[in-house]
Amino acid sequence: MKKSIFIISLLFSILSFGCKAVAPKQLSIAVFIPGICADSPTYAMLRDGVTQAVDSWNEGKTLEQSAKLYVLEAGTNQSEWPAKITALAAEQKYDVIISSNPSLPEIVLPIIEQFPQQKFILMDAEYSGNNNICTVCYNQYEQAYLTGYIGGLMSKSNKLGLVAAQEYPVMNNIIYPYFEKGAKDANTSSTVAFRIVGNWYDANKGAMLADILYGEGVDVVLPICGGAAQGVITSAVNNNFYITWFDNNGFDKAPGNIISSTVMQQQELSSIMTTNFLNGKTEWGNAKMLGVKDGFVDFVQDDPLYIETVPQEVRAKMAALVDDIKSGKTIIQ
Ligand code: RBF
Repeated sequence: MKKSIFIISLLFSILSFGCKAVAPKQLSIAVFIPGICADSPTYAMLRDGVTQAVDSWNEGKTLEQSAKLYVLEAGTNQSEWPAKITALAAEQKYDVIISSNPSLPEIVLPIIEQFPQQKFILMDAEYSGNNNICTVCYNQYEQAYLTGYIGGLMSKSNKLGLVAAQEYPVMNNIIYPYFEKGAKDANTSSTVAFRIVGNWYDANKGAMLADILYGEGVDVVLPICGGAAQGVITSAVNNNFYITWFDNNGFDKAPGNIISSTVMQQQELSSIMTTNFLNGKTEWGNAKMLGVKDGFVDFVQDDPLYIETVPQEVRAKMAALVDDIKSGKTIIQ
């Protein structure tokens, strides 16, 4: 009896010593860029935010304790995305795959069926009720409305344009209609012409569409077309019309032509989501939308180029609108 108690206690102490000796699991993160970072601020901010969070998590840690990060740029051929993200999951070595795009929930659902341990944090997307997915998106009703509002105030012809890379639900149901609503609320005579590039990279096509819009009398254009936006900017500079910029601060892209930057704090939010994951605090199954009130959508008002380019009366109207959205007096959606 005494002997068996001794053996049990010996086993117990070996086991508990063994537990203490086990190092915490080294975490591994993959970032899946559905496109390319160059000329797509939303993707560059995702990459930079996750990198920043991993770097500060690793500070002062040994190599074995450090989190590992792998960034994959999947390219602009969207038909390749499902196979490329499936291949990442199939490696079964990433504790989480972090990405950003509204089309991703649909793409990852069948992957979760196949690899039920794979977790996904999806920015700029909305999907709730699946414990492998956590999404967070920006209030693009507000972002598009603010952009349309200043466009409506600044247009002299009352004709605005939106050059989109492609049609997708967020574009058709939120960005385009709320850009138009903002423009009309600022000036009832405003109209918005909608044009499609057909991809997220063709700057020549972007310039061609913008030249045609200008020929039709349009004097304010919102480009949402990744690398193709460079062509829209070139056209704006050549023809001397205005651009309303989306996602990050774009004032220095064409000083004097860019009249606004309605930004999403994607770098900061990507960093927060990554840090939460590293600390085991991700709210799996949850979908959040964050906007002006939360500080994750903003209308840049302190850039010297904004102050130089946009008259004081217009800036005062924009400041009042932003304040009303912040205080809850004006609800866009
Ligand atoms: N936005 C970009 O800036 N670059 C892209 O390459 C890009 N590709 C997209 C592909 C698809 C299928 C969808 C649905 C959206 C894409 N977006 C892209 C748009 C992005 O999600 C967001 O709507 C815009 O950046 C405006 O905030």
